[in-house]
Amino acid sequence: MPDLLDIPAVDVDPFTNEFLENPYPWFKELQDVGPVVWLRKYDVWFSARYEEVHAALADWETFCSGRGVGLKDPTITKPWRPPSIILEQDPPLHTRMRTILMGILSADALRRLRQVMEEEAARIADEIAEKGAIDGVSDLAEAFPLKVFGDALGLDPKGRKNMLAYSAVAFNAFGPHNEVFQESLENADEIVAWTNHSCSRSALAPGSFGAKIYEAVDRGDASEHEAALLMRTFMTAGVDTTVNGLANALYCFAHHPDQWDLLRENPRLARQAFEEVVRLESPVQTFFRTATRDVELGGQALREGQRIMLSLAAANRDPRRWTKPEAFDIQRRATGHVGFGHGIHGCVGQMLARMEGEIVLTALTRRIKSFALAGRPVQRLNNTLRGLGHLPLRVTPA
Ligand code: 8QM
Repeated sequence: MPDLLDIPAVDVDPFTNEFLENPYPWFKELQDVGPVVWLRKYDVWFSARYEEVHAALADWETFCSGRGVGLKDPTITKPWRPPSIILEQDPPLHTRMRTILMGILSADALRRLRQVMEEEAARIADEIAEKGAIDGVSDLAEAFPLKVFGDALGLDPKGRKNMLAYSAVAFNAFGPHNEVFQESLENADEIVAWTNHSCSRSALAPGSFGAKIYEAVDRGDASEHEAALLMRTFMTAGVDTTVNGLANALYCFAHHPDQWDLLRENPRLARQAFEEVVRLESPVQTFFRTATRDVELGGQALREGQRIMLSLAAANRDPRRWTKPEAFDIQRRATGHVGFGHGIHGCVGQMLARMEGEIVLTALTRRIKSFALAGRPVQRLNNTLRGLGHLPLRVTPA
């Protein structure tokens, strides 16, 4: 416990089904309590304000990742899986691993992917236009990344869907062992076995991102074990995030047909439209850090060893930073949001993610005149991710 008695402590539990379903009213409430508040239920700090979230992400020496980025310190409480070799590490190991992934996700490598991604997006857009009634999640949001990122990774097409189930558990495991976590564990043994096998050198197609990780081993830049863990990072971080980003994009446009009309009039807005989706409905909602020393944040004294939950999603809606934060406005300059994080741990795949969003939205503007909800969207509750399980849509072809 913090030693001051007058700290702003709250009984809010950010991992209940009610909170995960609609966190937005709570974000406002928590922002108004203060820049940094104490969550009694979990004995951790929590920040929902842009300035403090941004500042903590920027200062990795004070707010480290090496003691985990979930609720529990994996060096103390046995984690669901061995910690990530990049996400849950500090320099210098983090730097060495990140350098390998940055080399693989170079601007040149992304440029080479563009054409096949555009072809696949056009194919899916045609298919959807023809169908008329679709599930935006399975027919588009899942289908596109599973195909294009799965191919880029060099994975066998068979079993790729396991990546979704696998990362759902991994993202749930950053929170408490609540109901959503337990439910995601169904068939976990099988799924983990498939994932671990898919991370091995022999499972990956020549020339793929996966094969390139193992080329780093051959150059002497990483061990075979480190390579398998980097492949695991691609599989955990690279699919569910973009799936939810695309699903949330369809959700936003289904609710704001005027914004879809605007995008169709000017498809060059596709990239910033996707950026606005990531700001407003951030696929990754939270990450934790641990204070490496006594430090003041937002006027609050944090002690060495205390954890802080950073709400990227709340920061992205902080009225102190954004005008009309609740509005979906594709003409907004949404850059500067922290949906991809910030600082040395900022999403290493963010350029690929943006490219996927831009390409899919652009392809849809050519084939789809309008979207309408054809039923109630069903959320897919997760302790870290915000996304949908089903999004029934009726589409009118262009
Ligand atoms: C980000 O290394 C990992 O397993 C991993 C890295 C980054 C994330 C998740 C997992 C996407 C939120």
